[in-house]
Amino acid sequence: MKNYFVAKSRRLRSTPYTSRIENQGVTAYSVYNHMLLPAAFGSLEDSYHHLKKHVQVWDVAGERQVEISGKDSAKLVQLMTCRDLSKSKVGRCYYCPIIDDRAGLINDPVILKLREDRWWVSIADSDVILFAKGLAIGNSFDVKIFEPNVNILAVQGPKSFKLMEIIFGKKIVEMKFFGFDYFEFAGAKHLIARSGWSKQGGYEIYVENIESGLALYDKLFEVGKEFNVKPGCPNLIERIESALLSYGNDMDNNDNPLECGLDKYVNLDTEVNFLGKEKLKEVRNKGIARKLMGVIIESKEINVAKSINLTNDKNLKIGELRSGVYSPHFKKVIGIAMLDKPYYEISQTFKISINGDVFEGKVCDLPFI
Ligand code: THG
Repeated sequence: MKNYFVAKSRRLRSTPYTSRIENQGVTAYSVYNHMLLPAAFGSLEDSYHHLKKHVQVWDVAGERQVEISGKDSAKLVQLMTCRDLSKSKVGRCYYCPIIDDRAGLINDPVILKLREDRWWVSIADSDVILFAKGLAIGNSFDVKIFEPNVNILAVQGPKSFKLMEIIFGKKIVEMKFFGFDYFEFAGAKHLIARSGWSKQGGYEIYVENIESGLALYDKLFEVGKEFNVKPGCPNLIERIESALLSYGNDMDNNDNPLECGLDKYVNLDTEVNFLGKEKLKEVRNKGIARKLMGVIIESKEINVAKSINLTNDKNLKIGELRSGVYSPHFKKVIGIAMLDKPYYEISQTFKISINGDVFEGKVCDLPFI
């Protein structure tokens, strides 16, 4: 595969950490919420093994915040998500599918409840702010909606706990998964959550004070030496093995949350009001017509730059591969695919053409590990 340069511009926003990661050897970028998102620091496999064993610091400033505050903020946030937030607590994060009136996914953010009337919607790659503003205007809600200058640093990997404890003290290791609290560093308070887009454990630091945040960035690398800290980024192998879904890749506005296996975050039997509720009930009653599943392919390499059809023995399309990568753990290609009914059953076999060669594959459950 030939590679191309990304032409930087103001529209394709840099982050406060860009100059640092470029000095540290970033080798590829993706674009996320109109911002540079590092995609590689050398070998994907080396980074994968390192992430599972040590600790990494990630520039994930592209995970932008949509701040929603004001008298009607809770109403608006609830209107946008099919997850019941009526019992949500200040100081907690919630993974919430955002859907439209047709139950199509708009985004799958982490929502932080900062106060009863102040929320951060930590978005995946789509313009949630425009959707939120449209809903607020249409409903004459009393809310303020804007993108605050928050730039997340993720600290991920099994040694992240020891590293963060040295800098922030014992309190940080006592924090529960998806909880957040405020921690002081170099004259500023930082919101830190026990979360992150890997299953290797760790934290996300929502940096608002950039000067203090940059000092913290450097401190993480200084203190992290004894833990073999490295710069990193969301890792394609690790995130597919762990089945962390990627909006725009694994699912988009043409898919509903039940097709995507997000049932855990769909509450149709409570009183709360959200967009697409009736439509989703219809989908549930009728049953889904396709489902996001894992697949294992008898191949050693793949590069998924667009959907790739999956076919059966009769050459009939039964689904499409949406993400895929070679997994050193399985020693095969693994991926995330949308399978049509009735083919979304475990052990269903299929064929897939990769660069002109045809390979056998099998459907399996998510997550892989
Ligand atoms: N952190 C923050 N913002 C984000 C992401 C993040 N915004 C964009 C993107 N990632 C949103 N997507 C996800 C997908 C999965 C998870 C978080 C964000 C996640 N899921 C866990 C799981 O699937 O096991 C836990 C979910 C739960 O049980 O509540 O962590 O990474 N700030």
